Amino acid sequence: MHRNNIARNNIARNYIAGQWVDALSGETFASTNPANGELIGEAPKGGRADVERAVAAAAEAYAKWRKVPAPKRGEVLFRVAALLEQNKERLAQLLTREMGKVLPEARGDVQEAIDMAYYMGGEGRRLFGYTAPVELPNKFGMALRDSIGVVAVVTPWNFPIAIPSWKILPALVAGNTVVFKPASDTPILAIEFVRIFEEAGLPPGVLNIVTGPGGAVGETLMSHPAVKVVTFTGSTEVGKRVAELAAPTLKKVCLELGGKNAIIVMDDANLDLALDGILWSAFGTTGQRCTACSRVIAQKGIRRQLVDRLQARASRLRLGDGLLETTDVGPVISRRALEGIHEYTGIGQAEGAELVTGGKVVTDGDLAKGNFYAPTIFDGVRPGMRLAQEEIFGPVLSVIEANDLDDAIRINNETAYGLSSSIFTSNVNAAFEAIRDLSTGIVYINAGTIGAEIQFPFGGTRGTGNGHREAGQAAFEVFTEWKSVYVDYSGRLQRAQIDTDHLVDLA
Ligand code: UN1
Repeated sequence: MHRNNIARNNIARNYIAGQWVDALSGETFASTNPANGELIGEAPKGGRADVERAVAAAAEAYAKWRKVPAPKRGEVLFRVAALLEQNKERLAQLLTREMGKVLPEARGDVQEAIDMAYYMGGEGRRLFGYTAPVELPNKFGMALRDSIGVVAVVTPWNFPIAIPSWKILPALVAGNTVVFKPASDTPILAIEFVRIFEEAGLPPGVLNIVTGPGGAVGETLMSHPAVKVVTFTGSTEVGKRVAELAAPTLKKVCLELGGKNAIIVMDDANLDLALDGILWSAFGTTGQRCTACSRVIAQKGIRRQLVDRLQARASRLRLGDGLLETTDVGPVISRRALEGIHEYTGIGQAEGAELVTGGKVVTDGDLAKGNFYAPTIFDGVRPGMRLAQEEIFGPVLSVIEANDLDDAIRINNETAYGLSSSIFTSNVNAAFEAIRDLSTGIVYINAGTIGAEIQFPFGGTRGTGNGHREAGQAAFEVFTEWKSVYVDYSGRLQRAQIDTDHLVDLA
């Protein structure tokens, strides 16, 4: 059971304490290609006991890893970055096969991890704290960022390399150790990602992976007393459960949850540009991004023309296997997701929205073997409809009419989520008003709602999260704790706030 190979008979293994191991139960589960049902591999069906082992390994490794000088920890991350670059094409192809997104986007997903690895590698020589003057003589004060301990990383399938990298890399460079539980739709790629860290020379136990069901693996991990931080990306519903599980042991919890992101198009916008931005944001990744555009808020003067042109372009998008160059839009992740998306078409129609294009499961020829949904657009959507309020996580776009900028901003802000928003306008004053008033964590001017870069905070307001941000420097608010240090070199007991006489001495 403990042979140190990543796989046995095509059954992938978990990585715990530097060993590639089967689940203690010996059970596995299948990972399949959403484009055609092809078997990608079998992954260990981990359970409570596997999590216990992984957490114990991470806790033990923490004692040493936290003391490795941060620049040395950063060097491991630079090697991770280089290995990801060398393996980029192989990983991207596997990513497309296991998750479905088209190959250029799969390459982008891996690239995001490469970017993050270089950025966080560099943090090994920064991880800035600060000093400030102190109020007593012969005394020094500084604030340091301290590691916290074992971090549980629980990630979704839609960015199966990028999102784990946002969490694992800053956690490690800051001196924490990790137990990683990837989505059950993309376990094979997650295991390949962990192998990169092994090759880069990360010490045993510092990063562990346990694949398996959200209940047995995820819940055990999130409520485990030895886990100090939980970082989770997924649905708002599950996010609330994560917060509940983590609360009794007062864990730090970072939640990245749903979105209902909008693109505002003003009458004075460059319509060609807006069209490109909308199509890319709504139907890229088959609408399965938390940053995806699912609402267009169109000013009344251009709405009709915009809808006609969107309809023409969307109906020409080619569905297919993401590995084929001829494919514009890949499959959705699963049958269940396909059904969930189609339900919203019914909901939209029942609410009185006008179905402009799409609205159906596509089963032509080879597509019948996969989970394909036609890019869908609804016009005549009103802001309060479920179609305009609930996260669909698929290729479904709602067009809502707005009278003016104030109206558009109000409609944008009146949802339960607050991740990303965008405005297309050629009026610089309108753009700055939008920057001021759009109440989302990310705002784009004359660009779509997707494509955040790793050096800036990523996350959102309202139901999108719990106030944390990922990526950039913001990541360290999650993965470190402040330690304030006072050094008194006066040789006598000085009492802050009480011994104020030294001010008189100076006079
Ligand atoms: C997500 O959809 O969960 O900003 C992440 C973007 C990507 C990341 C999306 N860089 O669209």
